Amino acid sequence: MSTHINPLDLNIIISDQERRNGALSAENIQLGVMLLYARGYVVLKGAVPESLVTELHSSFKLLYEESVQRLHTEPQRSGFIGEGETERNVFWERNSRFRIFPKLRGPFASPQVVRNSFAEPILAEALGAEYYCKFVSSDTCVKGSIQQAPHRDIDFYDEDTVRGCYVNISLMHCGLHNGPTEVWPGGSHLWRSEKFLKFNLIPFGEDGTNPAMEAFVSHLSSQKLELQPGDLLIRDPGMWHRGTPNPTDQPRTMLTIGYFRKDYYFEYGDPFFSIDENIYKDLAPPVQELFAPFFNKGDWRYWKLRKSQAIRRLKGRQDLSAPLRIGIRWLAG
Ligand SMILES: O=C(O)CCC(=O)C(=O)O
Repeated sequence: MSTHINPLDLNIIISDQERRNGALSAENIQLGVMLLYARGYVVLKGAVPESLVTELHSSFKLLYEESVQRLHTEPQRSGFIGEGETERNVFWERNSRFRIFPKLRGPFASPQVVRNSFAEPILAEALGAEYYCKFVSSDTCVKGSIQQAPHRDIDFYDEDTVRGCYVNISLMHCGLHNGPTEVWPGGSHLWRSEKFLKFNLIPFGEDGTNPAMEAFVSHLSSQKLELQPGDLLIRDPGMWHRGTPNPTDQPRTMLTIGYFRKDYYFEYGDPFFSIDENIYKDLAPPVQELFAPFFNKGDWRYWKLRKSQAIRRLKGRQDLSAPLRIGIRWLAG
């Protein structure tokens, strides 16, 4: 009897030796880089220690419970609704999916989370050594969540260079039973826009339905990813994927962190959802370095972020006249 192994289930298993060194072997770094490049993702099994994952999960549960409480009193929270959440966590909820941005304190500030030594060389090879972190968030799907439309998280690419990487760290068993992320590996991140735009197959807007995309992807192979607590998934944000329903009573949670190449600005997310001046000062130097561009007036990303924040604030104001609104839309580009 032959047992068929799905190659997409093969990932990087960190050996005892690598764990003792806190670093992947040269072979595994190369494999990780190539799988990320060719498949669009790679999983590093057990990259975050169990004790830290337990701490992260119990801290996260409190954030989640607080967010659920707030949802009862602030039901309009389907998107970011305001500045000034310096102490409380920034979050929103859509179709029973929570996006919560934890403050980078305690376990969330750990270098093993934000600058994981096993992921580091793969990210550095993919993005260049001076990559930066734009946001630290999380994806929690709960009972009632529906199947998202297949989508990419970043625009189509028109150059060869990788622009960014998302890292997901599972804080619990994210299995086939509780809403796994479904991915279309092996090239979807590299597909060019031309034919998709021509035939109006638009892989954006995950929260609505997209029948044309559904019909198209039904002809392509996908994979539902199973992650154990502490597994670390690195994926190209261009790789087509979607969230699937979680029918269980337990929220399914993983951290979602966005890293980008130093010359590319990603609009989504905001580092200030997770840090402020004080939190930044307390970060361990390797973690601090990832956010340094947003604290350095000599860096173009410092200004780009402030401009986006100003536009966001203006857009949130209901009292502006129509010409001003048009002006803001023009400024936003
Ligand atoms: O939670 C997941 O599994 C994926 C969610 C996702 O892709 C999204 O919300 O854009």
